[in-house]
Amino acid sequence: MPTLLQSLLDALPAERHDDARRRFARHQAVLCDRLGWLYGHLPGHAAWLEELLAGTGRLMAARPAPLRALDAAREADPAWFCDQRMLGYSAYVDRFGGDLRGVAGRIPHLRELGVTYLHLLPFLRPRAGENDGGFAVASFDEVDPRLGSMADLEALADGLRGAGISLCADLILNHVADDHPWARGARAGDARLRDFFHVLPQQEQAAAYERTLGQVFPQAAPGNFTYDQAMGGWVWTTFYPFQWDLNYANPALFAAVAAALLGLANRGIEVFRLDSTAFLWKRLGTDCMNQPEAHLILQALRALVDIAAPGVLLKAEAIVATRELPAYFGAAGAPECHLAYHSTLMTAGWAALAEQDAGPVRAVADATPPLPPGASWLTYVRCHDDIGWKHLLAEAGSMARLERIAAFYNGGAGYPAGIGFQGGAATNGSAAALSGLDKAATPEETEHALRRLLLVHGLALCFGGLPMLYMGDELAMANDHGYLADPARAHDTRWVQRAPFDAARAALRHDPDSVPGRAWAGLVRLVGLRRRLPDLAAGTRCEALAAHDPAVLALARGARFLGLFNFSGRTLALDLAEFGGHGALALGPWEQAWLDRATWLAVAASDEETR
Ligand code: OTU
Repeated sequence: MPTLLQSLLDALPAERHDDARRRFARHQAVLCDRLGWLYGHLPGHAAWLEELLAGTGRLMAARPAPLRALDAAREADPAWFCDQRMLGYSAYVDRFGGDLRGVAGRIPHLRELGVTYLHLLPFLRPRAGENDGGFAVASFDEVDPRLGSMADLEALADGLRGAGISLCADLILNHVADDHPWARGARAGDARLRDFFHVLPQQEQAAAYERTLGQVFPQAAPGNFTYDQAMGGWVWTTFYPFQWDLNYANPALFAAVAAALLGLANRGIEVFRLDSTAFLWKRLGTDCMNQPEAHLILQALRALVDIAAPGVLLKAEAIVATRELPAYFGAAGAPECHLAYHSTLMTAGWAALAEQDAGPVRAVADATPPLPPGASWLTYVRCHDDIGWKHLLAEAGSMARLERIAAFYNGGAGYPAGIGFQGGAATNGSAAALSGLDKAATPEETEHALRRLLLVHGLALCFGGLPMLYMGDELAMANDHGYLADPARAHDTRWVQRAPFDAARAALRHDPDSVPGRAWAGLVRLVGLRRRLPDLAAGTRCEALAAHDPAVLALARGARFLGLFNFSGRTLALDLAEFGGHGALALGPWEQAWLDRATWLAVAASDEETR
């Protein structure tokens, strides 16, 4: 297709044509095929495609030289992020550093932990008023003025890169705020922009979809449609009423989102957390999640990124059942996201703690296929959202079982200090609070809570993926009930795990007698061990071995690694012969051991790590 290639090359200086030609040749088949499936039947498709590539070429032309150097380096080493030395960290800008400049001031903290990847929760200008923690974006071109400017963002991305840390930012694919210029224009009668959204003139049409749709916020935002006077119809709003779902059946919308992505990539963002990827395509009679077209959209976006900014990674945020997750890495010959949240692994870790039975984790490991090359799970313990137990239904077998697990965490008599969410089987609370630290009253309870905190982190570090810490968990930060005093947030219990960074706890991190110091030391030790174990890189074999004691998770990785995790409060005497080794091992309540299967001894810390 010489004209398409020509459209791409038009804005590029001659010396960049060879590179662009090579990448186009490699990715154009998938790009054109996916876009053909989605939009090929619409009039003017060929002209639209030419304009898409012309726009992509203009964004390539604007890509700064240091980022182009990064593109080249990563094209030469496409699995760079699968390395066992990668470590992620996720934080809100205001809570972590006050603003973007303040986040730069936290780089030493991140480096001390060994972080190489920083996910900052939404920092673009959000909707005025309630904005779902920034997940209602009013502009793709402006930083929230309370957090800084585009120049600050570029400076931070640069500074992080200089420190060996890749910046990850959210790109909220499913919706924009109701005061985004697209929504304002649509409300003002712009027919082109009206088509960026799903607007159903009749309530019965909305009702027909509702019959098979789920609900994300059933209490705070019931239903999936919001009547809008100016639009003269029911606007699709899967999440809050002020978050308007985008219409990906419209090629103009696809092109606008792709341009927003590549524009932000040119500011220095290296990884995009693609929020709500499961919801991108609507189909009557379904739950409108994980539809085949959602994958075609993501594959087309990936092809564009591979052409225009191949150093950039895409991360799928699809909080869905285990069997739906692998599809977000793409199909043979058509890669999709580089990274995908392994949300059921996270959920299963907490479920296993609740039941003192590793069964849920084993089931998830069994249901997780090997990673395709150049892809990795994003493994984690906690994040800014709730733990939704229902996504574990296939592994748990019944909702009743999951309700029992939810009840254990949410205000039960046991150690966790979790809080329910939206009336469903879901839990909020900091990792420390769910591990028992907020309620611990004796030294023994504190010790056990710390072990549980490290146990779930050990799982995220060993499973095979890019492990991501959630801000504050390295210091065992507690629940924060401050949100209850703010009417804009009081209804959303997820704020309980969104506390401001606790500098006083951070100051205690080297005090071995303090709780923050013990959590920090334990975590830094595990991270240090992991860094030296190539078996723990993403992509090497991962197998949960059978174990006699149901509380034991035996995770074999690569050629030599074996992680043993005791999910119970019992002391276990393990015969290593059951895992093909020799010798015996005692595991105290909620303890873990990392073994080398060549020697059947514990993986030793280097001097650096024991210092
Ligand atoms: C994502 O969340 C974000 O992580 C949330 O913070 C936002 O509120 C939401 O999108 C809207 O932008 O289903 O896959 O159950 O886990 O809303 C998208 C609550 C999502 C979250 C869920 C999630």
